[in-house]
Amino acid sequence: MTTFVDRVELHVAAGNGGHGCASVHREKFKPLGGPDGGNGGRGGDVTLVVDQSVTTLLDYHHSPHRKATNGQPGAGDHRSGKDGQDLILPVPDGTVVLDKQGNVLADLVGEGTTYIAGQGGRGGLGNAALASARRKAPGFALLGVPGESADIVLELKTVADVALVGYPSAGKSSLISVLSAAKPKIADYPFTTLVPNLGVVTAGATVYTIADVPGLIPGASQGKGLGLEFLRHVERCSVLVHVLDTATLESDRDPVSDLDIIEEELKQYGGLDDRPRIVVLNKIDIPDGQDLADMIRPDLEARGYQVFEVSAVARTGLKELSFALAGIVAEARAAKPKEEATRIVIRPKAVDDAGFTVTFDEANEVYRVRGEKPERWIRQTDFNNDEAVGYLADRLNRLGVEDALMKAGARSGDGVAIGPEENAVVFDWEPTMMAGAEMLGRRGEDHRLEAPRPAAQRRRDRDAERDEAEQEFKEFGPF
Ligand SMILES: Nc1nc2c(ncn2[C@@H]2O[C@H](COP(=O)(O)OP(=O)(O)OP(=O)(O)O)[C@@H](O)[C@H]2O)c(=O)[nH]1
Ligand SMILES: [Mg+2]
Repeated sequence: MTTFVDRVELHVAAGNGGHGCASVHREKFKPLGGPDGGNGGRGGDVTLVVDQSVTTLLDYHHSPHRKATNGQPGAGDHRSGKDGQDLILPVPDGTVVLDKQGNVLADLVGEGTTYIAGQGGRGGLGNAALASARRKAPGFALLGVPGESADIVLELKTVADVALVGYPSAGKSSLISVLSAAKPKIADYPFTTLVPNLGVVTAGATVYTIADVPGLIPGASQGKGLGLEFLRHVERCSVLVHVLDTATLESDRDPVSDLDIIEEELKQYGGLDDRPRIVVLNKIDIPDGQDLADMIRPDLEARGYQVFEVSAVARTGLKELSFALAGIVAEARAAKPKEEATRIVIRPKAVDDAGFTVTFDEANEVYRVRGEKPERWIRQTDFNNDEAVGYLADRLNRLGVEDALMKAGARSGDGVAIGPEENAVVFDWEPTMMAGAEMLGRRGEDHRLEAPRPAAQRRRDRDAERDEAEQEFKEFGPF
C-alpha cells in the first residue's frame, strides 16, 4: 500500500559550536609569544525551506531525526575552527510547523520560504580573542555552545485554489484528470484516493490549482472511513466544489441527501463556512443520471447553489465548469492582499536577550538567575579551569548579576542557580570572593608580561575593560 504522509514528528538538532582554543605562541628564544588560540566554529543550523518539487513529508516519516554538523574547535596559531554545515530540509509548499502542544510556529507558503527550526551553537572564543589590555595572557578559552534541539510537528496543508469534496467514487479524481494534466488513480471502489491529488487548470487567462480529498462518508467526523483528517488540505482553498454522483447504485443515497451529509461533516470539521461552494452533478452520461440531475437541479438552485452538470467520462460540461471556477478564484484572489512570494519566518525570541531576572525559588531554596546571556555564559564555561570560572564571575558582575542578587536579599553562602530548573548550574554565592577576586588579582594577568603600570595606564586599562563588552559585541555579536 502506498503511504501518504501529511503529518510527521521531526526531531532536529542543530550543530554544537566548536570550543575555543587556549594556546600560547611558541617560537625559539621567545618563550612567551602571547596567546594564539583560535575560535571555535559555529554549529550548523537546521533550516526548513519550501521546495515546490517536494510534495510529501514521507522522507521525514522514514528518518525523523535530523542533525546539522558541529563547528570545529579552534587551534593554535590563530586558526579558527570550521563552521558546521547548515542542514537544509526541503518541505512541500503549505507545510505548517507546530510544537508538540499543537501551537503553530510557522506556516510555510511560497517557494523558498524559510524557517530555522534549530539554531546552531555559537563557537567559543579562543584565548587570543579573549586577550585584552588587562588580560594579556588568558589561560582559558570559551566552550562552544550546544546547538538547539527541538521536537516539532510538520503538517501538510495543500495549497490549492479549488477543493473537490464528496462521497467516495463520486468522480472527484476523474474530474481532476479531465480538467488538468494530473493523472490520479481512478477506480470503481471507494477510497481509491488516499492522498489529495493536485492538478493545475488553465481557463482563459486564469491558472489555478485544484485538489481532491479522500472521499467522505457519514460519520467521518467520528473517524468513519478515512475521517476528516484530510480536510486540513481544503482549509487553504478559496472554493469548495461538491461533487455529487447522479448515478450511484446505492439505493439509500441521492445527490441531495449526499450534499446534506457532506455539509454536516464540513460543519463538524469547522472553519470552512465562509468558503463559497458550487455543486457539480457528475455522471450525467448515464441516462438515469441525467434524469435525476434534471429533477434535483431546481431544488439545489433554490438553495442558492450554482449547479453544473458534467460527465468526467464523456467530458461534457467541463469548459463551463472550469471557467466558472476561474471566475470565482480570480475574485477571491483580488479580494486577498498580495503576499510576498518569499518569506523568511523569524521566530520570536523566548527571552529578552538584553537582560536577566533574579527571583527567589522557594521550592528549591535558591536565588534563580534567568536570562539569555547568563545562561549562555554558563554553557561557555569550562568549570575545570579556575581562570575560566573567574572570567564568568567577571562577566556576571559586569552585567549586574552580583548587584541584583544583593538587592534580592542574597547573602554569602546562599544557593544561586543560573538557568531553568531542569538544567541549571548551582553554586554557593560568595560575593566577597567574587568581588575580591576582581580587586586583588586581575584574572589572566601574567605579571611576567608587564611592568608595574603607572596610574594613567591603569585608568586606560580600566576604560578598555569597560569597553570590552562592546568590543566582543562588535566582533562576535551579542555575547
Ligand atoms: N459513467 C461515469 N462514470 C464515472 C464518471 N466519473 C467517474 N466515474 C467512475 O466512477 C468511479 C470512481 O471514480 P473516481 O474518480 O475514482 O472517484 P473518487 O470520487 O475520486 O473516489 P474516491 O477516491 O474513492 O473518493 C470510477 O470507476 C470512474 O470511472 C462519469 O462522469 N461517468
Ligand atoms: Mg479519488
